[in-house]
Order: sequence, then structure tokens, then C-alpha cells
Amino acid sequence: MSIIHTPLTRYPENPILTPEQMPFRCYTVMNAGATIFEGKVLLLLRVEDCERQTDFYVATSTDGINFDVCETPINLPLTEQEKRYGASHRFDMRITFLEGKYYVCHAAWLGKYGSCIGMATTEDFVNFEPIPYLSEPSNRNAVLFPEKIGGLYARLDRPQNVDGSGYTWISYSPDLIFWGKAMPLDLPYTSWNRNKNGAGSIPIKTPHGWLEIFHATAETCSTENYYLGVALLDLEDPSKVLASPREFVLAAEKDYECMGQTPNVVFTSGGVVMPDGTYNIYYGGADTRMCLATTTIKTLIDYCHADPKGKNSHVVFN
Ligand code: M1P
Repeated sequence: MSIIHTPLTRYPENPILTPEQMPFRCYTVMNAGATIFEGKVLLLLRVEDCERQTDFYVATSTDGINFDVCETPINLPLTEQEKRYGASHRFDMRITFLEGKYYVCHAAWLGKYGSCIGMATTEDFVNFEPIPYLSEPSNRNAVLFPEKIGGLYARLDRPQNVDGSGYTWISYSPDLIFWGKAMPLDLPYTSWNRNKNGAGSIPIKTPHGWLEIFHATAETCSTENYYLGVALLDLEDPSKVLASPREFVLAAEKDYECMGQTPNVVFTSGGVVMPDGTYNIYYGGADTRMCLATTTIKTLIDYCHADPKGKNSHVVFN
């Protein structure tokens, strides 16, 4: 049992994938992008080997809990900038199904130029076609909306501020290369959502708005803790936050979230709605293992509507 009441329920047998359960030797398995592919749940796992080099591996499952992991990483071709300046590290994949194919968005580390957003398309998770250019730095945690909004592609991302903080922004593009009309999202500034916040899941379209699970961070005396929060965004102008409760929906509490490579981290890069309506949210625990929490879309919407602007909080909503 959790000591904290939230609209998410941890899978009782968490974690669902650990480094020990992988079919090869590795250090961590975490922060997977998630989608439905050919009737199965597909995860793109972020796996670090024992040199702490990261690759992405496909894992598939019929029940969303037990996964078969491919033993070879995906081959994600380099972008133009990566060819010229060298790609040292790519991480945190999100997967959006849009216009008949899958778009993957990841953070790409470009050496001294910092982290940028990389994107590619795929139809089979074997062959990937990179969108040739990365974003300007520093930016990461890009999530593409599953449809155009106002005739433009739309994405959430998290530009980095000079002090290391960073918050969720939205921007738009006619062609997935040129991005503009950028606007920050007015997510509530709370005791758990202070240093950073960024998109996690692919936004889900509902009659009440785009439903988004995001990560947020705050310093404690010992670590920078990661939390998950939920928000409803306006359907036509998703820069407008219609509701975002003041309480987190997940905080690091269990051993598998508190102990590992990075203590006190719960971090999602995606979830899927299962055929029975269960919303499976996949998340990394302490940057070491994959975990699962479940809920439903209705539960999250009711939760948002119950505390749309954090009226239960002591912090003033701007
Ligand atoms: O260690 C916590 C997280 O750190 C990075 O996230 P951010 O983009 O907030 O700096 C990422 O490496 C993420 O994967 C990791 O969980």
C-alpha cells in the first residue's frame, strides 16, 4: 500500500523490468517511450551498458506487463549536426503516432553544444529516417502532439534556463524543421514543481482538453527529487492550462524509486491506453529500472476537475 493517496496505482509487482532481467548485461533500463504497435505494447527502452553508454532497445508485450526485449539496439541514423560534431549521448525517447507513422523524439547530446531535440520517423521500429536537423540547444523532453493543431505540428519541450532550471513550452511547425510561436505553459509553481517541469506522456485528446502527465522537480536537503503531475490543456490552444492540481500524482516512495543510480526519481516518457480502458503509465524508478502505474483517463480528468487550479494549495496559482 502507498502511504499517499493519488489517482495512480502502482503495479503491485513493480518493477516490471530490471537490469538483471534483461537478456544481456547492462547497468540500467529506464525511461522508455511507449506506444501500441501491431496490437502490442511497444517500449523503446533507454538502456545504459556498464560503460554508461546509452542505446535504445525495443521491447514488446501483449499484456503490457511482461515484455520480450530485442537483443540488439535500434539503429537511429545521425542527424546533420551529429555527423559534423559527433553524437555522444541520446536519451529519453517519446513515441507519437501521427499521420500514419511513428515519430520518435529524443534528447541528443552534442558535446560542448549541449542537449538538443532529435526526431525521426519509423513505420516498423527497425528502419528510422531522421528528420535531418536537431533543435537549437539547450532543449530536451520533446513530445509531439498526435495531430496538427491549427494546421501546424505542435510539440511540448523543455528549454534550459541559464541557472539550470527549465519549464514546459509549446511551439509549432509547418514542416517539423522550423519551429516557432513558442509559449511557456503556466503550470502551477509548487513545492514539488519548482526547478524544472517537462512533458512526459504523449498528450491524449479528450473532450475536456489534452491530458498530459509531466515530470517536475524540486530540491530537498539531499537530492533533486522528481515527481509526476497531471494537467489538462486547452484543445485549440494547448499553451493554456485548463487544470493542473496542486498535488503530485506520483512521488518517489518505494525502494525501487528511491534507491538506484539517481535516488528519488520517478520519470515517465510515455504510456498507453489498453483495450480495457486502463491507462498504463510506464516510468523509470531511480534511473535504474522500469515500473508501471495504472489509472484511467476518466479518473485523471475527474482528479483535474476536482482541483483545477490548486484551490487546495497554499500557493497562489498565477
Ligand atoms: O536523473 C533524472 C533525470 O535526469 C535527466 O532529466 P532532465 O531532462 O530533467 O535533466 C534525464 O537524464 C532523465 O532521463 C533522468 O531520469
